[in-house]
Amino acid sequence: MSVNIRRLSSKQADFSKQMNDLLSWESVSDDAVNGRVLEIIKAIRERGDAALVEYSQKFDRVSAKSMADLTFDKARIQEALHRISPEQRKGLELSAERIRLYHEHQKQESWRYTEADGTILGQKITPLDRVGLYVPGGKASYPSSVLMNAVPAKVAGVQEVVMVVPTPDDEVNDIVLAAAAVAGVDRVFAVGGAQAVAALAYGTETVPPVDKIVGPGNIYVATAKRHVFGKVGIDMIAGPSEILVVCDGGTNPDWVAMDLFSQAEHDEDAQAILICEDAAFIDQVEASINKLLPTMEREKIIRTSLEARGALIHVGSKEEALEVANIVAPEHLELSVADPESWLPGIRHAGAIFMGRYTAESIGDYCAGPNHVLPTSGTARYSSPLGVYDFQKRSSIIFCSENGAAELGKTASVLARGESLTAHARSAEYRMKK
Ligand code: HSO
Ligand code: ZN
Repeated sequence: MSVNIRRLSSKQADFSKQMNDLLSWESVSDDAVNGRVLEIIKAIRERGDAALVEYSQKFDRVSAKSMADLTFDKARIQEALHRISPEQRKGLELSAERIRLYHEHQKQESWRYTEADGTILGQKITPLDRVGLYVPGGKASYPSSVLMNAVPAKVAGVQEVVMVVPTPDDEVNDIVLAAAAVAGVDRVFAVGGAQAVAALAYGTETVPPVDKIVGPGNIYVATAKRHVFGKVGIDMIAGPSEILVVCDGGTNPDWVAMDLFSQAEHDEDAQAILICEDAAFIDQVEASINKLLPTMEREKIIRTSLEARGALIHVGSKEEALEVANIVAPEHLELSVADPESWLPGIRHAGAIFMGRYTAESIGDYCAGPNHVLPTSGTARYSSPLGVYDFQKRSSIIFCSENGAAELGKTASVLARGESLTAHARSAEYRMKK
């Protein structure tokens, strides 16, 4: 059965409406889920470990009787390295090393400058003390995501990275645990769901409270993250994966089809889009899609994703292609063209940009070095990949010399009196007197 993927053309009179329909995506917020999550957070805050163990028994069917049974110490985390194949281990190590090298470039440094009167102003960079990393169980439990979240935290200088991962039916994912070892995760607790997020935010007898929680999760996890935001920092709430391939018609259509599949296979809600000026090439890619889909292990997921949210878009020019790409503001953008450098200046919104025919998006997912945690659902308009900067914070530094205090004091005093804040004014004025 051929795939019913939508074909759009920028020549259609209702093209912008069609694009709106294509890109509309509401992250479901569900009152019932909300209520249950609030209840779980309350229980964790009131009863700590006992509630955490109960929920894990109930939702994940674990046999553990206490948090001691759900705690992996350093030795147990390291042991996982011997339970996976040597190739897997090598892959994780190589990838982690490349991610580390790339992220070293992102480190923000403290800075300061001195004014003529001796006043010194600056910014001091400090890593977060402790970060919590949520790792899902089930089909989206990705060891690569453990590396992508934990390595930048460690590069930033975070002292303690605490990971939580559910172990449904007592099943431990050894590759996930091995990735934690490679990334330098300090502690792992085998808990998941909203209860794990609450434990990280508020702490229990066993789980230490963290300063920020990162990592993807299901609707319960995302809802819990929203609720604990403020008590702790959180990363962005990730939507389904997306790929936009812009092609000049010169790439092997099988490659393009497989690139579209590579993100479609993540999720029925994932989005894969092709933009091309060459209508005949779009036909070839569609033929490749139909030829290759039956060979895919995740055929069903890919088909659902392509039919629900995929598109093959014909445009009239390079300028139009760029315009549409910027409207999509995709998580991943492949410039599958002969001269990607000439396209790059026109790209304003994309989480990650893959340059040229040989750069498969999947290389970026695993081992190129840049982060694969990227803005989705058009949020690349205003946000950036996860990075070292997400685990560093800034403090302002102000030093007034005696002369500086006298000069700046005048301004502060005037403005303070204008706000009827006399203590402010007098505090500044004290330092103006010789
Ligand atoms: N492409 C995903 C990340 C991932 N891919 C993990 C494979 N494993 C982020 O959109
Ligand atoms: Zn992926």
